[in-house]
Amino acid sequence: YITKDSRYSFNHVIKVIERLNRNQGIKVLVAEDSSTSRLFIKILLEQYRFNVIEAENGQVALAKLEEDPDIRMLITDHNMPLVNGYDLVRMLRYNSRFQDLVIIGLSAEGDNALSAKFIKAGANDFLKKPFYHEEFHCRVIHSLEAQEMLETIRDLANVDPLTKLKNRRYLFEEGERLFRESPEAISLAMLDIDHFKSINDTYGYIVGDNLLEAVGREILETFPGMLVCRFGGEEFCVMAKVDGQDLLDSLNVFLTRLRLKEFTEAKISLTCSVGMCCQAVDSLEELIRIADHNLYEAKRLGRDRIVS
Ligand code: GH3
Ligand code: MG
Ligand code: MG
Ligand code: MG
Ligand code: MG
Repeated sequence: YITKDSRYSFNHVIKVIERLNRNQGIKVLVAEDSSTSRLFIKILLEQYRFNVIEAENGQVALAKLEEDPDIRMLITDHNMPLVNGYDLVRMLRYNSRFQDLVIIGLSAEGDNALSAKFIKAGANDFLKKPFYHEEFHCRVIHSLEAQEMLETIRDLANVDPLTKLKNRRYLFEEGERLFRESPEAISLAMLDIDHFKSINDTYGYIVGDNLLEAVGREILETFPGMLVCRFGGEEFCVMAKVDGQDLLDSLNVFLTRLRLKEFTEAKISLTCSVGMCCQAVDSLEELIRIADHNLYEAKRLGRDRIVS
């Protein structure tokens, strides 16, 4: 494939090799009732080093997708017994778990509307059989790379580049969902490092940045399974569907850990003030507003404490 066409540049060859190496870990499910066609597609995909799984109809495909969340891409025929390809795509896209699955439809059927039907149902692409090998390859890679790019962009939009914690944008998006799910059961805390400005003034902002990263890691470790984010500057937010007392206990553990810890060779110590809210309120904004008010109170009362 690489050497047959002399127009490929060296850079292109390097890209193809990198792509092939990346393909090795990627699971692709081929749903196709004709065992000959299935074998043919499997061989093509294995040439591109994909890890291929097979299903002989739409129902088996659905079961395999349900049991293996690592399947990244589905190549599906349309005419199959039990569940056809079009219905399979519709069922998958109806389920939020399969939003990121790359789907490519295939059919030998003469119906020209089928390709539009597949794409409207949520397939990433559609190919008519018989197809030219290289077109199949291009379309598979194109769809996969578009999805990979989408996921990269989504990650970048949700993550704080310094601490690698989730950012404020993610808090409002995911927090809103959590809040709507169980508005009465949510507890939230705002954490703000004490006198952080003087750390920057004394040691410089690079040390300050390193400390923020270290505190971020500390927070992630202390509140496993909770929604943790860098709210901004030296402020962090922890939110979860937990009992207020449970969150308070974890926060106390965190403040104690922080007091005992010495950061960098300079043995810098830090403290943190916390405002908490675990009362029933009408909105996420209200939850944050009360926690922030309590944080202000914690600062006023002398810092290194929790006000709830
Ligand atoms: P307080 O106890 O009242 O919270 O005092 P403070 O100094 O922590 O609060 P203040 O709001 O006055 O200052 C926050 C400081 O945090 C100022 C800013 O330089 C620093 N800061 C915010 N974001 C970053 C960052 O990304 N990197 C570094 N190094 N410093 C940051
Ligand atoms: Mg068929
Ligand atoms: Mg602050
Ligand atoms: Mg502060
Ligand atoms: Mg301040």
